[in-house]
Amino acid sequence: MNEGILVHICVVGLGYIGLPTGVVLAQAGQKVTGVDKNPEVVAQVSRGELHFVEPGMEEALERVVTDGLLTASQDPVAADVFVVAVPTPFRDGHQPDLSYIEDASRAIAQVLSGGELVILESTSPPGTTAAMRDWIASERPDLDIDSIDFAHGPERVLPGRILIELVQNDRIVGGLTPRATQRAAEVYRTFCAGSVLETDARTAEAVKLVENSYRDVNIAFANELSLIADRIGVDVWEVIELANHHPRVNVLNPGPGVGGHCIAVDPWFLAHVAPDLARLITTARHVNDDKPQHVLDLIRRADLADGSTIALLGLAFKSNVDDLRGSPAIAIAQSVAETFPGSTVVAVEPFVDELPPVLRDAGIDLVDIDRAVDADLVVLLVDHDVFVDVPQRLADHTVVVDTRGQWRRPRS
Ligand code: SAJ
Repeated sequence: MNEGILVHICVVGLGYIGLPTGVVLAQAGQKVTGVDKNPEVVAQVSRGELHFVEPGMEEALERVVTDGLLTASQDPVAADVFVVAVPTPFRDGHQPDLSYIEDASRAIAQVLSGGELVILESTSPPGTTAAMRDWIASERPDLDIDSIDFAHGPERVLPGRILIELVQNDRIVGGLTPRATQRAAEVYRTFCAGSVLETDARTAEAVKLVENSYRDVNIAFANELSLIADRIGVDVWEVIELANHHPRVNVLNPGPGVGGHCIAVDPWFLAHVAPDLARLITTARHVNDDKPQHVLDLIRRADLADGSTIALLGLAFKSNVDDLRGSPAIAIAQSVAETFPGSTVVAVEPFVDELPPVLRDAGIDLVDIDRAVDADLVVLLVDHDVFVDVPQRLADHTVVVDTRGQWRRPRS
C-alpha cells in the first residue's frame, strides 16, 4: 500500500481511541467505517457529532463525515483492514477482561473472506493478538486463517492531545508474522509523522504495558514522597521541582490518586503474567490506590464543625478532560459524603452537565464555581485550567486542601 492509495478500513470501537484513529485515517484519504455496539454512538458519529470532549476533534470529525470519508455502523462490514480499539478493563482480582476483544474478533470473523489485515490497538496482555487469530479461526473454520495477517499497534496517545499525538508520536507495530508487521506498518505510515518501529506482536504488547507501568511507578514515587513530605513538614512540589533540576532526575507529580482506564489498569496486565516477579509494579499500584485515603485524612484534619460546606473541585480523572472513568476524585467525593454526614457536600465539574448517579445518591450537588468559593473547605481534586484563579476568589474563612499543587505559592 502506498501513500494515498485508498483502502477500506473498518475501525471497531468508536471511543477515545477508535474514533480519533478513524478520523486521522480518513483525513489521510482512506475510506473508514467506524463500528460501535452502542446505537447512540453510531447515530451521533453519523451526524458528525462527538460524544466526548477532545480538543480539535469536533471539527475534524464533522469534516470527514461531511466529506463522506467516515461512516458509522453497528456491525462490522467487509473491509481490507480492521482496527480493533475496544476496552480492556480488569475483572475482580485484577484479572484482564478480554471479553470485548473476543466479541469484536468473533464479529469481525463474520465478514472476513481471507487476505485481510487485522490490527489490535487495545492495550492487552502478551499473547492477545495470537488469541484474536485463534478466536477468528474457531469462529470461521472455513477460512484460510494463514492468509489473514494479525498485528498489534498499541495506541499511545494522551487524552487532551490525542489528534496531535496520533500523528506525531512514534508508533510500535508488531505482527504475528513479518508480513503482518510490514502490512500494519504501511497503514500507520499513511498518517504517522513519527517513526513506525517494527517488532513482533508479543514485544509490542509488552512495550505498551511497560510504558504505562513506568509512569505508574514514577507517580507512585511522587505520591509516596507527598506522604513523607507531609510528615517532615516540607512542600512536596517544591522538593520535586528542585530535585528535577538535576539533569538525571525527573519525578512526576503527586495527586489524589491515579485514575483513568490506562495507567491504573495496564500495570496489572504485566503483574498478571509474572505475579511473583512484579513486586515493584504491584506495590506502586497499591501506593497509588491508597492515595485517596490520605486525601480523606487531610480533610479530617480540617476539623470542620457540623453544618459546614465542603466543595470538591474537579471530578474528572485528570485535568481538562470530561472523562470520569476510574477517577480517584469520584471515590474521594463518595467517601467525603459518607464520612461527613453533617456537612453539605458540593462538587464543581465544568466538563459535565450532571453528576454520576453514585454521587447524586450520596447527596452531593453539582454547583458552579461561584457557589463553591464560599465553602468552609475547598478541596482541589483536578487541576483544570479554569480553577487556576480560584484562590483569589475564596472567602476569608475558607480552608484549602490542594491535592494537585495547582495553587501552591510560587517560590520566592
Ligand atoms: N497523574 C498524576 N501525576 C502525574 C501524571 C498523572 O497523578 O504526574 C495521574 C492523572 O491525574 C491521572 C492518571 O495519573 O489520574 C493518568 O493520567 P496520565 O495523564 O498519566 O495518563 P493517561 O491515562 O491519560 O494516558 C496514558 C499515557 N501513557 C503514558 O504517558 C506512558 C498515554 O500516552 C497512553 O496512550 C494512555 O495512558 C493509554 O491509553 O494507555
